[in-house]
Amino acid sequence: MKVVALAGGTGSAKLLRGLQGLSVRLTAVVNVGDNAWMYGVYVCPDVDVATYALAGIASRATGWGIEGDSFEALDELAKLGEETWFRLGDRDLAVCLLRTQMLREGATLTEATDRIRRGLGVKSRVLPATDSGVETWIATSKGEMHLQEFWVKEKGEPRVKGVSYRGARTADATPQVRSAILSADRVVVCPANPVTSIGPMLALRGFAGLLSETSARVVAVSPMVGRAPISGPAGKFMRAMGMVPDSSAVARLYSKFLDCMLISEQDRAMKSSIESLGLRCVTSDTMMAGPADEARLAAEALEI
Ligand code: FO1
Repeated sequence: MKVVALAGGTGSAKLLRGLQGLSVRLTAVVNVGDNAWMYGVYVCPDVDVATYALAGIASRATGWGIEGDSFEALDELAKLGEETWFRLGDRDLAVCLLRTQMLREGATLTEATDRIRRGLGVKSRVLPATDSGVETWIATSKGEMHLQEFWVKEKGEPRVKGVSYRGARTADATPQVRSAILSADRVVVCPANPVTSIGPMLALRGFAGLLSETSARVVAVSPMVGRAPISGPAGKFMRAMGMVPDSSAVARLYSKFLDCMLISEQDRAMKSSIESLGLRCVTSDTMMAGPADEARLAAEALEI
């Protein structure tokens, strides 16, 4: 079974681990809107957390970076008087250095990502959604800023007025992503922030069309329980976009291409309103507290 998983950060990484453990050919198609230049290197937080999770080296404590990483390079930069609010670990930095060098030598982000995942012994494919530079910027009460500045430096505190995906309107999904989605047996939209993780992919030219065009069943696992996300800032962004931050709103956002939505059993009251959009809705325990939950939820996403 060929499975394509659309992935963002922490929650997605858990489901990717679960999916890879099943006997499927997994391709993760990953958000690039979080990518940023930091300390002279190109950091790809979602691509990296997906790769690290699939390599079995992701930090479970933070939800980003590598388990047990040290921060000596960053501490040295701090001693030199640099701002070090973005905690890039030493091993993580090595990955970013290799990527940056490859990009400077003319490789695409797809090629650099493939080199890194092979270097880390990951058997599943990891594909950035696009090779074009797309960045998520947040309009806030303190001015417009890159997503990393809003979320990490400003701790997600400024009032959000809007979200934009810079460069998305002229960016295409890569040929590898197109062909993976069109030839998939199943597409799983991971439990990811619909605004800043899945949104930047849907904003790419023709990307949503691929999800409608594929003959694969498209299933989304909701990132919300009740009126809040399981983790991260999705609620704040959804409210700023005029949405109620719940599974019904996520289903409406994806309804043009979705066949089935898996929501928390705590939200079973939303089942009929989601089904009225013309899709199936199944309830389950969507929390992933450890490997057993990850495997169970992944199997459910493939069975429905
Ligand atoms: N997130 C944080 O909240 N604080 C950090 O210092 C931080 C460092 C970091 C380093 C490398 C990396 O790939 C990701 C990192 N993240 C950090 C996570 C990440 O930037 C955000 O969680 C997402 O991009 C927002 O979805």
